[in-house]
Amino acid sequence: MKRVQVAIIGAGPSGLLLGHILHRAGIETIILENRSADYVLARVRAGLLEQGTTDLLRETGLGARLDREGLVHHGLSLAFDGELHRIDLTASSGKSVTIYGQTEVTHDLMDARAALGAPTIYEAQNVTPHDFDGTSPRVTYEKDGVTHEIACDFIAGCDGFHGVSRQSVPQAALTTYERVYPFGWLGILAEVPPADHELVYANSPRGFALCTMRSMTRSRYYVQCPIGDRIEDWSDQRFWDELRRRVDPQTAEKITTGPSFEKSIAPLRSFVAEPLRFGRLFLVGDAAHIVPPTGAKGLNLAVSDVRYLSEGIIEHYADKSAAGLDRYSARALNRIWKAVRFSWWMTTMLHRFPDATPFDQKIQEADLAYLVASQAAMTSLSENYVGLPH
Ligand code: RFL
Ligand code: PHB
Repeated sequence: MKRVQVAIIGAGPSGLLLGHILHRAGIETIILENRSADYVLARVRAGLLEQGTTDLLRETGLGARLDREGLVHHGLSLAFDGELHRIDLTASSGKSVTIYGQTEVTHDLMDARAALGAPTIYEAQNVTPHDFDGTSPRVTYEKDGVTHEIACDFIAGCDGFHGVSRQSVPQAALTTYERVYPFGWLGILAEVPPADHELVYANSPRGFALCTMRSMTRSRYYVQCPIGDRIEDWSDQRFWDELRRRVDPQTAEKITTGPSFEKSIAPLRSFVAEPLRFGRLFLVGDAAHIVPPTGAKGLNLAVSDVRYLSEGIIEHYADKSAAGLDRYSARALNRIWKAVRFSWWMTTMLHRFPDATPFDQKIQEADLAYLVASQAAMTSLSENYVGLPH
C-alpha cells in the first residue's frame, strides 16, 4: 500500500492550492481527481479575486503571470433606474480586487505542481475515503480497472459540492443550512472588449445582469434567467438584446457584441455544512459551502479555507501541535458565514424574485437608494467585496 502524509480529493482550486502550499512546506500529498486535466481546465467559472487571495498566491510563488495579466480594479458600478452609480472600493476600504480567471489560477497551479513533481491522478474512479474517524485513514480509487489504496495521516475533501467527501460523513454528524434561489445565471464569454473597464451590476425590471471580463479583449456577461431555461432557448442575438435592455443606456451603448464561445446556465444557491472536520477528514471549499456568485466569493472562500487548513497541517508536522487543526473548522466557518450573508444580501438586492410582493419591491429600491447615497453603506459593501481579512 502506498503512503502519503495528506491525500487530497479533487483537483479544483482548493485541492491544487492546498497541495501546492503543503509541498512547499515539505509535506507529501497526492491529489485524486475523477475528471481529466483538460476537463478541469475547460470549466469556466470565477473571475474575480480578493486581495487576500492574490496576496496568498504571490506569497506561495504564484504571482508572476497574475501580476502580468491580472486586471486590478479599484471600483465597481451599480446600474438601476436607468442610472449608473460608481462605488470606489479602494477609497472606502484601502484594497482592490483583481480580474484573473479561475481557469488561469488552475493553469498556474497545475504547472507549479508539475514543476514540483507532485503526483495528481486524473480520471481516478470511485475515490472513497475510509477510517477517518481513527488514526489510520485510507483512500481507495480505481484507475484503468485496477483498485489502488493509499494510507495517509489526513484526508482533505476538496471535491466540490457534488463530491464524495461530504457524502462519506455520517448524516447525523452534519448540520446543513440551505437557500435555493428561484432563478439561475446564464453566462457567456465573447472575444469582444468589455463595456466598461470595471464591473457593472444591474438591477432592472427585466432581471439582474452583470458585465464582467477576463481581459480587455474578452468579455464575460451574465443575465438572470428562469431556473428551467435551457441553453438552446438563448441564441446569441437574444442574449445581447436582453443584456442591453437590463443595463443603463450609457453602458448599453458601449456593449460590443460578437459570437459567444461559451454559454452555460448555473443555478444559484446558498449552502453550508457544519462542521468542517470529522476526525482526520477535513472539508474545504465548495465541498462544504456554496454561495450565489453575486458577491464573487466562492473561489475566494475556498482560498481562505486552504490558508487555515494548510497552517494547521504545517503546524501539526512542524510543532507537533494539534491547535491549528482543532481550530480549523470554527476559524473557517466564522469567515464563511460572513461571506454567505454578504452574497445573500447582494443577491437579494440585485435580482428580481418571481414571488416578490410590492412591499419587497419597495424595500429593494430603498436598499439600493440608501446604498449609493450613504458613505457608510458603500464602505460596508466595499470591505466585504474586497474580502474580509483572512
Ligand atoms: P471545484 O472547483 O468544484 O473543484 C472540485 C474538484 O473535485 C472534483 N471531484 C472529484 N474528484 C474525485 N472524486 C470525486 N468523487 C469527485 N467529485 C468531484 C471535481 O471534478 C473538481 O475538479 O471546488 P473548489 O476547488 O472548492 O473551488 C470552488 C470554486 O470552483 C467555486 O467556488 C467558484 O467557481 C465560485 N464562483 C466564483 N467564485 C469567486 O470567488 N469569484 C467569482 O467571480 C465567481 N464566479 C463562480 C462564479 C461559480 C460559477 N458557477 C458556474 C458555479 C461564477 C459562476 C458562473
Ligand atoms: C466573473 O468575472 O465571472 C464574475 C465576477 C463577479 C461576480 C461573479 C462572476 O460577482
